[in-house]
Amino acid sequence: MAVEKRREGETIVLRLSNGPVNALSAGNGFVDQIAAAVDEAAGDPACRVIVIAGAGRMFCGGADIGDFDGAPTQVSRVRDVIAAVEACEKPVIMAIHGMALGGGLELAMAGHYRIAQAGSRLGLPEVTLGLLPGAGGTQRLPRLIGAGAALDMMLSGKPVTAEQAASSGLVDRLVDDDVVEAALEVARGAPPLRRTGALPVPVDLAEAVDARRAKLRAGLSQAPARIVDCVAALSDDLAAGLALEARLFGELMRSEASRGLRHAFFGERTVARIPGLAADVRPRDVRRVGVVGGGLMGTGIALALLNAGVPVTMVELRAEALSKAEAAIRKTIQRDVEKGRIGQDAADARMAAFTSATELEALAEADLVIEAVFEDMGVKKQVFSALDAITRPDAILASNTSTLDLDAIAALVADPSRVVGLHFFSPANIMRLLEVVRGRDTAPDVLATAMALGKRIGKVGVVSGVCDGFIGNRMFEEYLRQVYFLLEEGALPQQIDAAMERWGMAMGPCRTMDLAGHDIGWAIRKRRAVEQPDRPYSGVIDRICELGRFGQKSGKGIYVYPDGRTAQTDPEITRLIEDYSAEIGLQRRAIGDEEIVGRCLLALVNEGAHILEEGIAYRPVDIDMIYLHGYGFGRERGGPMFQADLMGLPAVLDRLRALAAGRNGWAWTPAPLIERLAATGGRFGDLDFQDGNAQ
Ligand code: 3H9
Repeated sequence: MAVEKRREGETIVLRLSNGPVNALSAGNGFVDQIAAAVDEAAGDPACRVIVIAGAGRMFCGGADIGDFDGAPTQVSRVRDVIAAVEACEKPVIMAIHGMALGGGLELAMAGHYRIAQAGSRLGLPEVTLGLLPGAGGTQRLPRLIGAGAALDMMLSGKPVTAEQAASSGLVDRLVDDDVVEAALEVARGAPPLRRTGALPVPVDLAEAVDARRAKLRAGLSQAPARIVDCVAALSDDLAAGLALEARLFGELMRSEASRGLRHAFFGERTVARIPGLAADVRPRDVRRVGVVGGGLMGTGIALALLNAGVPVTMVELRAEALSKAEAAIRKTIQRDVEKGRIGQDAADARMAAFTSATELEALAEADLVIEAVFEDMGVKKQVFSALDAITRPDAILASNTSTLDLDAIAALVADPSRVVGLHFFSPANIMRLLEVVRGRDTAPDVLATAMALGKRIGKVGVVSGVCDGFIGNRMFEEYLRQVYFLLEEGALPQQIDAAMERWGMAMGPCRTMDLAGHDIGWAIRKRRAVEQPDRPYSGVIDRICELGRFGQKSGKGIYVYPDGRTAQTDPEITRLIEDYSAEIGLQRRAIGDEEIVGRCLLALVNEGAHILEEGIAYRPVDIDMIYLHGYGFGRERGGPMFQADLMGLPAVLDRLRALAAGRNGWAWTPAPLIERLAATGGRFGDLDFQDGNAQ
């Protein structure tokens, strides 16, 4: 961490150097170093112009998000530096390369002249963290590019290219070559002392604010509404606007939504780190991937790979199914062309990287093979035994199983260290979650390769140990258990779905199961009824299955789908549920949203705690990221384990104990980890990974 200072004639170049993104960290004193360096240059009689640039990959990635959990005074140091730059009596030129985001762009806007290198990107992504640009962005950006364009940038959080920034007036000059050299050239002339904060209020202010305000949608995050409020308050009194912005930023920073979104930001990066993996472990080279199985899953997986430029060989033993899969792949890629997402050349390149065969022998040269055949141990065993003989001994063999024992599958291969689980979620080309299942013998570099491949194809890879259902589905089962108990006790599907969606799930559980299809769940319940007779499910869902109502794909499930897509409540199901309650002698009662949400969430938390204790998940955040990216858990809510910490584990434990004393109390025995943490004032978030278990 340093502000590197270099003198070039009458110009002082300050280069920000603070880790990978040059974040404006107050906590480690970096911001104070910038302030001191600017102050020193401003007072240096031999210095006429100051240039500020970034070291390494970019100009600056913004304020340090980690500081937002600290004292508010830390954050305000960023504002002080930015104010000092704008007020400086010597021209300050900003030389932008790579990225200027958030506080980084706010710093740049406080400069008197901006030069950006072609290809760099500039943006105010604070809204994605449940925040507003809190270091002058809401007051300066509209003055530079107009209120409408500024609001669009701040409300979307999407960066613009340097080229767009040059044409909108956000930057004054665009260069292809070294941006600092270009800044020095400008410095040799007479750079202006133009203060952004002194520019007039844009003429489109009222119209732009009204239009964006009308489009605001209700949500847990108040950031969009507060961004509009700040822009609406734009006036000649810059200080008043900045004060409002700082106050609202503080409120948002403390909000649950922003805390959840920040947890998600760091969580997505944390899960990529595999604890205990030696630093010298390198992923293997993956040049061609084999996909076995041309069903819905295999097709989605092939698409996910092709879309990221990974060549695929698909093997499907039935020629007819293979040509169907190939046609589906071609159609989906072509649809991307029609929608303008890619050009025809890119589509052709994707199809050119696809080959197919009806014989497993075609996979002899594949670097990694993903099996996506029918979820049956017998079928999987056949495929793996064959693959073991056909593939290169160093090729990685992956199974897409969602419930079967990966170690049993690996046992069929002479070298089980080359077997790993790659559990994609359907549709595999869309869903971002990839559960990477670490078997008992999976080699470290095989695990690293699986994670690297996930990253390459744009997935959030999360490692899970082997257990029935792995992390995601094992927890989901407890969630569904409560959903079906709620149905028999008095709630109706539409009420449960509405409560969960209002709370923050992308889709309620009954709709989700209708979409996923009930047939697999029914088969699993039948198996579990034998294996775990002491952990029953409500029979109400089996009654629905017995009617052949397997969900959206069969036109009927818990809901009906007259147009094939839109769920409508069905009086027949209401009757069925009420009759079922009567049949088991249960007096139906009114159940409120709070109970619905509480039970669904606590079921996840309690099972999550067991999973942590068993070492199936490395860290609580791994569980949270699985729920955000695979199960539609609201990003602003951060994830189930994060929610438990917000609630406080003593409160979680009290509620579990109260539920354990009630109906089906067996399902609520508190996980020992929760008891332990609650007793010692601990939090899930403080758990660290050690030797296979969360400690
Ligand atoms: C803000 O500025 C508020 C102000 O308006 C008001 C203040 C008063 N802080 O993503 P990567 C870490 S809010 C702290 O893998 P990439 C990241 O965790 C901020 N840490 O790299 C990771 O750490 P690790 C507005 C940060 O090349 C490492 O850097 N800015 C920050 O794929 C590498 O990150 C944003 O929202 C940060 N600001 O992508 C931008 N940024 O190695 C957030 C990164 O330990 N950042 N880290 O896992 C990004 O979007 C991407 O990091 C970026 C680079 C595009 C910059």
